[in-house]
Amino acid sequence: MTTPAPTAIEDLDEQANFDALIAAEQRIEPRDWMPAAYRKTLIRQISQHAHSEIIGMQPEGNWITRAPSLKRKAILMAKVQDEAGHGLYLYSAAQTLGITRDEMTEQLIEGKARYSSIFNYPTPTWADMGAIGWLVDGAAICNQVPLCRASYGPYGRAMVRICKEESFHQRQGFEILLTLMQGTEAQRDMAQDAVNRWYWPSLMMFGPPDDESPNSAQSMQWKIKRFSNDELRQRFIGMLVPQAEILGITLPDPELRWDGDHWHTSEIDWTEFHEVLSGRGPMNAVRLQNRRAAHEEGAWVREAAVVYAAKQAAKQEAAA
Ligand code: FAQ
Repeated sequence: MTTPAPTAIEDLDEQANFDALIAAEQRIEPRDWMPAAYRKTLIRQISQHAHSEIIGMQPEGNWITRAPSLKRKAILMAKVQDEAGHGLYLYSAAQTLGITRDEMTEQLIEGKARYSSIFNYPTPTWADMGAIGWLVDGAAICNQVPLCRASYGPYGRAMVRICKEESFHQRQGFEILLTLMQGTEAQRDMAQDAVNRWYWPSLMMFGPPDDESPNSAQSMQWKIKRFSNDELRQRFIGMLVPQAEILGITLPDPELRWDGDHWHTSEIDWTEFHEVLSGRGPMNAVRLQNRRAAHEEGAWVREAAVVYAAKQAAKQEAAA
């Protein structure tokens, strides 16, 4: 795939400069010239990523009131708050590209924006908190560590902070599963059942197979993405296999084996993935409805913040 042609003569120099910066592994910053399609791709990816963090608070938020101990509750609350923080860093990074937070929020609550497929699955048991941490945060780390080197400065820098926290999240998920696996038979069954339900959706998080991924080639050329969807999926499986052994958990794929240079797996059910992307996953409607309700209930906070900021500005002006 080639970079779309610049439209004006003066853009030619700018395009050459942009290409040179990308080739030299330099960062593109908000005030730099960038091709319109690069800007659009970044807005698409970063806003989807921000929405995922915000919607992603819901599956675990479901267990805050029912965590099995005060310590577990405190840890879970901190994790869910971290996801909110990640959403805010990412919305801020997207705003540097010329879209407003209000526009992005509207796209989300009107159901026009994508967010990660993974957050459209239910969390019926406490073991789901372990499976989300181990598998979902684990997949997030695999996908996001390379994004720390994304060519767009504000995105790459946001990812550095986010990855540090995701790494802690992954460990707390692993530790929840380890505790359950060292418990009673019922607890071990609950952990295995949660992994059985989250394993395949976590593989889908990396996106469609490379030959069906319309955006990958261009995003890799622009050094936004550094690895293809399938490369990262392979890396993730390689990370899980030894950890599953330590846990004593079986990854639910009888075909899974190392065949010398890559992980052989059963066919991923891409029909399920496309159903979820089309809004027909088990929890799509509930997730959006909850987000809409939270947005409406938070209207008074936004109004109060605007009035407070205006008052502060007036005070400062009067004092100057
Ligand atoms: N879900 O051509 P590609 C987290 C869409 S982690 C929904 O391959 P691309 C942490 C894709 O947008 C989760 N849609 O696209 C957490 C495109 O549609 P479009 C968030 C998906 O962009 C943990 C179409 O399919 N992480 O939140 C998915 O090159 C626990 C074709 O796909 C990120 O967003 C999917 N799984 O690659 C929070 C990471 N996959 O836009 C709470 C940053 C693909 O053309 C609790 N994003 N699509 O209409 C990325 O790395 C990329 O955007 C990919 C997709 C890899 C997701």
